[in-house]
Amino acid sequence: MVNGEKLPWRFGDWVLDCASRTGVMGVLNVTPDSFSDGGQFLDLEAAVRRGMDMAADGADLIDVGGESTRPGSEPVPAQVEMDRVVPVIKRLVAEIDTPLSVDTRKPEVAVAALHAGAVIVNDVSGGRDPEVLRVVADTGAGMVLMHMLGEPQTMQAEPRYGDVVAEVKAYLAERLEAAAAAGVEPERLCVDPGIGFGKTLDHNLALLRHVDVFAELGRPVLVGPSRKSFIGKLLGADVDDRLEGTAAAVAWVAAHGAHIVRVHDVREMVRVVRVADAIARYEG
Ligand code: PMM
Repeated sequence: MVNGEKLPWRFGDWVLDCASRTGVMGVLNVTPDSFSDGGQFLDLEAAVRRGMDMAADGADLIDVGGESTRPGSEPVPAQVEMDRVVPVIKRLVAEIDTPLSVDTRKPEVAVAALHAGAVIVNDVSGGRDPEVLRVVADTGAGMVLMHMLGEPQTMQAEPRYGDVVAEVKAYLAERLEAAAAAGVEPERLCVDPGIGFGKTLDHNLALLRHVDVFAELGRPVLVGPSRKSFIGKLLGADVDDRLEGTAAAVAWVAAHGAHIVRVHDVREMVRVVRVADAIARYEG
């Protein structure tokens, strides 16, 4: 919460009041190679079913992605990405009343996904391609500006910072300005420190420990710790064995300044944020 004020995030005709409780964004990767759910939802029916399940489980948003950004992943052509996400978005818009975002860095994919009914562009590069910012400005979509050091192919090769929290915050401040200069209304923007994107274990722990710093930017803060490798490193746990580690990170950030969490396990994490919110917001 920022000074007890309401914190609206607008996208399309929707408004999410990010101050009243922690929102949950469900992850739906329509890819063969995402690090945790790759290959599970390439089939249209399986993807639609998964989206409907996440909506029933209490997701406030569902993020549909057609290109893996796991460390070392290869970029896919825009047409492939579109062919993966557009049919899923079209079907989900018809089936559920949950706003959809598209996880992409490409303007062609953003246009096609918004046309199909998505209302948010989740850009892991923070809108480095000015054309993506223009698409968002022209359509009234919402946007997530995430911090990533370099590119997915190379980002985990010795990432270095002087002060990771200050540098990520400065980057996000600069991207907020660039988006506003491109004509995106500030109330349509959300920021994300990008857990795991060009960060060591220590960098990720610093960003999570000081997540409140990003709320100082005046926009909703989204955090995506779900099943990521920092949890694997702390617990020695494989990717399919990181539920409790994810829950701990989600509870921490929900209680310390994050407004939305991006997670694979929606049912479980909705319960985690409900309890974390009740404790963190208890006045007495
Ligand atoms: N993490 C992944 C992909 N997209 N987008 C945002 N805004 N924040 C994240 O932390 C993030 C993201 C990593 O891959 P996954 O889709 O397999 O979780």
